[in-house]
Amino acid sequence: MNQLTPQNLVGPLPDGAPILDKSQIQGDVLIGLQKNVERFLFFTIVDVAKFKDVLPLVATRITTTADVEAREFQLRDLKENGGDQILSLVGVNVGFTSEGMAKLKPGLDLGDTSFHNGARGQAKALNDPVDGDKPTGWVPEFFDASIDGVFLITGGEAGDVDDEGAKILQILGTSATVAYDEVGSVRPGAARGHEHFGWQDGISQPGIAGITTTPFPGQRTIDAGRFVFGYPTAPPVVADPAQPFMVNGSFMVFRRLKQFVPEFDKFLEDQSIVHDMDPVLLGARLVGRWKSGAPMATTPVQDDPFVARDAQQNNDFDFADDQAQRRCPFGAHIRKANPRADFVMGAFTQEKAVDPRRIVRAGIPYGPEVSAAERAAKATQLDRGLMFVCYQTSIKEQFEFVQTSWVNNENFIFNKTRPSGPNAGQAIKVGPDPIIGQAAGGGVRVMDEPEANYPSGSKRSTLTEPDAFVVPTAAGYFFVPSIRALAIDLAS
Ligand code: N7H
Repeated sequence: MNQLTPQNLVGPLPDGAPILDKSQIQGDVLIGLQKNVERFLFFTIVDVAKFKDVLPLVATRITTTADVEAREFQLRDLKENGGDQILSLVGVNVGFTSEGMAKLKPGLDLGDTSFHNGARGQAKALNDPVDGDKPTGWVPEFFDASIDGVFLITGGEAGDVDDEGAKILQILGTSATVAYDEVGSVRPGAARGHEHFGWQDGISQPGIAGITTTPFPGQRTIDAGRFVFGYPTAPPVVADPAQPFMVNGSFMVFRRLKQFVPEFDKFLEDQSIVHDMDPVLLGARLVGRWKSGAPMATTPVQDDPFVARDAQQNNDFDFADDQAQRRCPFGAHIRKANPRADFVMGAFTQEKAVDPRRIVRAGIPYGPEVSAAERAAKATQLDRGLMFVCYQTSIKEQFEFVQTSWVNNENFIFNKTRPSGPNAGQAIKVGPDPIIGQAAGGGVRVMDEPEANYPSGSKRSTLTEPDAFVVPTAAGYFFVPSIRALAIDLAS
């Protein structure tokens, strides 16, 4: 937690930047609540009238974007003065599913069909494992109870988060019951900031007009209206028009993604023998970054922890100059999930084809470290993974579009051909994302060019992945209202 997020908040905003109502927007949406620990408290509204009565009080406890920004400066000052103590910095945000919104305001249309269908209803469309239409392998509470909303409670230490959770439950009283309660936390020691497979996370976020002052090299500034309702977005992809109560609100996607870490490590080891290469390099080509975070696009041969840490360098690439997959495969996770300048078709520039699909990510790992027994058995015995969270103003056009049209789609990035050599001009099937891509019916994934291809660009190879190492085990789509909507519109 004691590090600045990749948003550059220092200095004056550029001319023409919109003025965001930061004291109305919940704090996790644009900058992210400061979090070592995050409790996800899913609830069911059992007494609507009582719940509405307590909503104005709940609204007073919400940590806003203005609060989060002030805390970033507090953390920066602490760091600059050599302080390393953990500040408590408790944060609270809240969101509602379409069921929850229907209880508070029957008949409301929030415009996004995916939000209205809910994550459970959309699972099949995302190629999640399903039995008929019903997702399989989900934690039972997501089926046994109706989930109307979620509190995100964050802080420096578990005790502070628990205390705040107790206060929230006291305020809710008998108006709501807890449907599911789980805590995520940053990994310990040197693994801090890294997800469970071992990669540094939270490096690339979109710059946001009205928040980001000077974008880092390679960071594009995206319309604030892509992430918060009430601010303009440029065509061609625009979210459904917001109703007045939605202004300064956002949609949050939550996915509990279980990670099979020893199995993934074993897969990399086994495949490194098949492909006669270092498993560390193979992993880096699947993700598009070394575990340190250094990008393959600029450091393809060897990890460079200095580049990894330097915000002036760690996003300074756009893939356009790497059409032979010399440095980074087309199928690498970060290239599939954000193709940058590599996905342009005629009039579809990066501005029109990629920028409108961006999401703000705000997840946190959950579960224990891999045990010695698991490492020895090369098999998962304890549940661990990522509480994936992202924000956008269209679930359909942003998170779902990225997951289905890009990540899962074996033909994306489209229209790629071998640039030279005996196979020049031959079409390339890139394959689904080897980390989070899901083939229809759980089919085998095949990725193009896992083998190191630098500097010749002429080495042909494919990687076959029969198993998934990231499996969804719960999900929810939430509307995260403004403070005003919580205190007034939804409470009345
Ligand atoms: Fe991904 N990983 O460890 O391999 N992701 N991700 N992700 N992801 C990123 O730039 C990972 C997931 C995006 O702009 C990094 O912050 C894992 C979902 C996007 O360059 C790493 C899981 C979705 C980016 C990982 C997971 C995305 C991104 C590099 C699940 C959306 C930014 C660090 C367990 C559909 C790309 C960084 C860019 C980056 C990993 C999930 C999307 C290391 C393990 C579900 C847009």
